Amino acid sequence: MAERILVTSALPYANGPIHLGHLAGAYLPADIFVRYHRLKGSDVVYICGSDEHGVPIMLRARKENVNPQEIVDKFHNINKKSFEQFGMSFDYYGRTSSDIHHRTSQDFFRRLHEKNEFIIKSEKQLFDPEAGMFLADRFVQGTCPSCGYEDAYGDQCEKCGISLSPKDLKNPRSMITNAEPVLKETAHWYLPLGSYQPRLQEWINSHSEWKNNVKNQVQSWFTDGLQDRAVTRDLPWGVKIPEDVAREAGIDASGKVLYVWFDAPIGYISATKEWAEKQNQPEAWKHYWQDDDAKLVHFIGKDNIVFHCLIFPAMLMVHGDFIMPDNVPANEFLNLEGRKLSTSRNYAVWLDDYLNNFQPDSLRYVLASNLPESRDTDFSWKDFQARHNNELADILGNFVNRSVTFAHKYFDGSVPALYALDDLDRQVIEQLKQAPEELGKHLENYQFKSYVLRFMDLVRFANKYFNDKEPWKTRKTNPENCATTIHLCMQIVHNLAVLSEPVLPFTANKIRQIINMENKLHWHDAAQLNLKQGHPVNKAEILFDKIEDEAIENESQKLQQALRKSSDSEEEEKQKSEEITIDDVMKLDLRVARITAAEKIKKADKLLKLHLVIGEEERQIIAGIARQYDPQNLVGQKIIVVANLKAAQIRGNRSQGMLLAAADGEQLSLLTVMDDIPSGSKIQ
Ligand code: B3M
Ligand code: ZN
Repeated sequence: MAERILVTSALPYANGPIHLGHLAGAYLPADIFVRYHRLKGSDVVYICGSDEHGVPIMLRARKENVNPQEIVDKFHNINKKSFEQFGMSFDYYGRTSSDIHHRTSQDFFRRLHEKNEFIIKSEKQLFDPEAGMFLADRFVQGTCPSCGYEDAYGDQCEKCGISLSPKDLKNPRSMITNAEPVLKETAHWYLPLGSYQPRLQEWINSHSEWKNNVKNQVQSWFTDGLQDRAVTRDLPWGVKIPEDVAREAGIDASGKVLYVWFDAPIGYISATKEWAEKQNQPEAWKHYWQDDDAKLVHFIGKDNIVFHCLIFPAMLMVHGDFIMPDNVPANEFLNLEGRKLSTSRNYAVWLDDYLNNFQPDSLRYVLASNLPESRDTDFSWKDFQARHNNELADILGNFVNRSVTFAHKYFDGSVPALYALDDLDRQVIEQLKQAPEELGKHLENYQFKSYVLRFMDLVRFANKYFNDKEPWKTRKTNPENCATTIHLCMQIVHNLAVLSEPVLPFTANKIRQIINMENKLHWHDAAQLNLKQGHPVNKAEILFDKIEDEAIENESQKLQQALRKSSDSEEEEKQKSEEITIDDVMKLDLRVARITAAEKIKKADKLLKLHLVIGEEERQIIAGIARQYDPQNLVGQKIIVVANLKAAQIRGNRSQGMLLAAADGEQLSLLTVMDDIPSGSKIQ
């Protein structure tokens, strides 16, 4: 029986356009996988959609002085169109502002309530008395307790990078009304993830086949110990708490919604329901979500691993009606010209802009040949141009063009007869026979880079066959041998249309049109010779025009301009800070400190707790460097600290001072001394 698979890609937030990093993370690998399975005859449904709740969308709506619905309506349509233009072959692209999603999420929440899975906790949170609403972290600003920056947000200080909670801020103020927030009691529903940890560990351990980058991250969450996780928020935008549940819990749920990461993954289920309705089979969604014979595969980026490997599976596990994910082949991140992609700094390649100059298959191919499957990888425009010109154009495009042109010119535009085979002929037939199995194995195991590289090797072999057989000579000296050569080349062209379709769908269609084969073959048919002698073929067309240096230079200039603009605005920011005098500088007591111990801080994935000595004095400081530095590599290192900064409490830890580091975007480098000078030495 055909495999039945439900494939999902992470639902992009509908508050901005899609860039090539998104494609390389959760979308292109999934589409390659789905297209392969369709060609193989699997029963596969590919689901995605817009994630339309959450604070970032509210922030953008506030900034543009519009309703959040207007923001999500705009970007739902923009992103849906971009995905279509890049051949992302979703069976359904839903959205979490839909009624069916709200109902599905509320039903899901109600079931967990009915099974008494939730813990309800009440705690004091910042409330804006003028706006009459609780403040999400990003709606609070104030003075950073670590560096004194006066416009730090409630979740992070943009200046020193430290992670914060709103209650850490000094002189907090509401970004809604600028009023001083007050602490007010509020109750929320929590998932007791800690109590689910043993069952989750058992389930994760049963998937030894999962990618190491995924298993390692999940294990680190287990090592830290899973904590209760709030699944509701005090926000005006989102899926409302079902009133019957709130009533039974004795909680006034007005102004409360489901936490966006509680409802968003349920968006996969609600979108599948909408797909089933479109098929006029409203119950069909259950064949995928509620049938143990089905497989569920989530394609995501590494920043979503905890939600797709722990939180959502925990929800599915305790709900009881759904299957668990069969695999979560998360990708790492794609960098751009050696730097991290940054939407806020406009440092990205936006899909709509890309399409003004290049064809989608080129980017699909180049990204797929360098996917961040196990580590971060880098996209460069020079490499893009090289792979497009030297591989797509010179190898694939050239082979198709010369084969079809030869058939057209010397065999009346049709597939010639097949005569006696020689060794080279038998070799190429053998290569064809093995290709579907070999390429298919890579695709079954989520090894998309290997699939692409092996595919292009096959085409290289085909070009070598054409060259070695020299049909331009045998046409005169041995016409039957020439006919056999072109017969086999046309068979290869046809099979390449099948084998390339997962990564090059637009090109595969063009090849099928050129050789007059509109009906799609089954994947495994690409092992045979399918074209009959005499089959008519159309004129060859150039599949890939060469990309000139000028086009690439233009793209590089765009990125340089984006960097200049963002650093100019940072420069302006710096210029805005008033001029200081030497007396101001002298106020700083900068000292050399030696790190004696370093450790992570629970529930604060950006913070490290550093124990250090400044001369004889022992100190502890909290620093937002956990993403850049491994604690054990810091012990013994000498750094520079502001020793006379007033001590502060950060995430309940005392921080006595601040270290100095150079920052460029996400890149961070700790300041140190060139020579081995004792700790405590004063910086002059
Ligand atoms: N909206 C996208 C992100 O974190 C997030 C994924 C939801 S998948 C259910 O980039
Ligand atoms: Zn700060």
